[in-house]
Amino acid sequence: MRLTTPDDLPPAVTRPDYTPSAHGVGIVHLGLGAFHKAHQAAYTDTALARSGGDWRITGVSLRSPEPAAQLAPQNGLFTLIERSATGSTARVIGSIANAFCLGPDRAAVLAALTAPTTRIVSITVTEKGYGIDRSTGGVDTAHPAIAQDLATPDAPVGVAGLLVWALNARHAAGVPPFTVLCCDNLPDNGTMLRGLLIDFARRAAPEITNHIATDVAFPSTMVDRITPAATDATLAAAEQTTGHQDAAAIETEAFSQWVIEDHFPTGRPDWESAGAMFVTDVKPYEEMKLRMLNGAHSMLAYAGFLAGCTHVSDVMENPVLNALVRRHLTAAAATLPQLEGVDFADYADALIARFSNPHLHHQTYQIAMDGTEKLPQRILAPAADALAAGQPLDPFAFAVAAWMRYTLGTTDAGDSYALRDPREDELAKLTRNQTPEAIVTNLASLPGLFPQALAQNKAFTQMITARLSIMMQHSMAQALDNELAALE
Ligand code: CS2
Repeated sequence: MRLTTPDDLPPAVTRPDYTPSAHGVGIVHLGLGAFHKAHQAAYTDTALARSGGDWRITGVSLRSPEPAAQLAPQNGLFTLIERSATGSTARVIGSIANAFCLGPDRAAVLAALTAPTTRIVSITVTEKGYGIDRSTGGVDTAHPAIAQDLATPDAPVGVAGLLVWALNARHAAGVPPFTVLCCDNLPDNGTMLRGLLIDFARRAAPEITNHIATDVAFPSTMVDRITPAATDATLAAAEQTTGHQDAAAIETEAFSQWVIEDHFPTGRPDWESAGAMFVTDVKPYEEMKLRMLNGAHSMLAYAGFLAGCTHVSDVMENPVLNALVRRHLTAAAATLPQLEGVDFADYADALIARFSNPHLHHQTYQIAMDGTEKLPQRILAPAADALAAGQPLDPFAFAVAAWMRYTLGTTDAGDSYALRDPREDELAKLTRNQTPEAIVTNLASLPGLFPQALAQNKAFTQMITARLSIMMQHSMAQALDNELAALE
């Protein structure tokens, strides 16, 4: 039997401690993927149980019909399996009230975005989903959704187009704006999204620009929970635990963190009852997480994938890679300003433990996707700070070289793999049949990627070239050994 009600679950499964249908919808979420289900939907589920409120979620996927097709027949319910190194627990989440796909459910999505009861629109569409031009902070007019929405702003398909259209419609109808809550791993994500919307509005609906700039809140957030893509094994585990088929089940780690700037003029759920931390400045938390967790993740994904490690936990079992992850965490931590109440060495130890979790099957190939969207904030920004401060650059040069090697699209054994990067065509042109020197020069001058000071620093580009040469002429295994020898 399919999961459709929380009433018929075995005692070991935690059920929503409230009656879901008794709570109205207050949030529209764009990007109904695994991360939203494991993170914001789980926090909201706890907040509803502890403090109530009309804060259930209308989840929307912008393109893929699958999330809605999985959740809608289950009344939005799904199983969340939380796995730590020592055991697993399962809970059924009741915070999602509706699940839509923008294409077929357009009228319902637009109605939800303009409803006065909608007070927050939260977003997880991954870094590439927004269409930001990293060199200007405005819209990337070559991004397919941005281009389409600029041409036909009354039939929006992308984040910027939908939000500007909805804020405009609300303003015209005298409905207060919703708060826009970006939950993607981007630096200063609230400010970034605000800049994007203002630039989009200037081009598509100039009359609303001032309203967006002055009346709409864009709190920044740091979000954290390692969530692998669901597999058949996830669905089988959920069925075994709950006794119900669940097409929307998801596995995640036990740890989670959410640091939010407290700026919600139209209210918010009691997320702190679920452990969220409200602060006036999210930036130091965001930088810590992007540079340490995500920076080390990207480095270990490229090097690990090419060294034959399928999962992050396999990477951590390789003593050389393990040592390089530690080295990377130390170098990244050195670029951060002090953060009261946080010891970066403890944070690094906790990350090592989380990456080593053998029960979480998190693929290096999953993390390796979209490198051009991830490298700037994860690797290149801390590298630029390290350069300015005269700190060690080798860990960053190694990470960049591993990414460049990965962009070639073939393993050391000659097997090819799909790059899965929005700039993959450009990458192919810049790297195909090129020497390591030329690859470094070409990729370092990709617009919006390397900060100028880094691209122009000969010592840094030479450090990358030396490593990339070994990776290309010998192997990733050889490059790892050399890196370790230099460490000892
Ligand atoms: C990962 C993140 O896939 C990736 O790029 O680094 O999704 C990471 O697992 C999360 O940010 C953890 O909070």
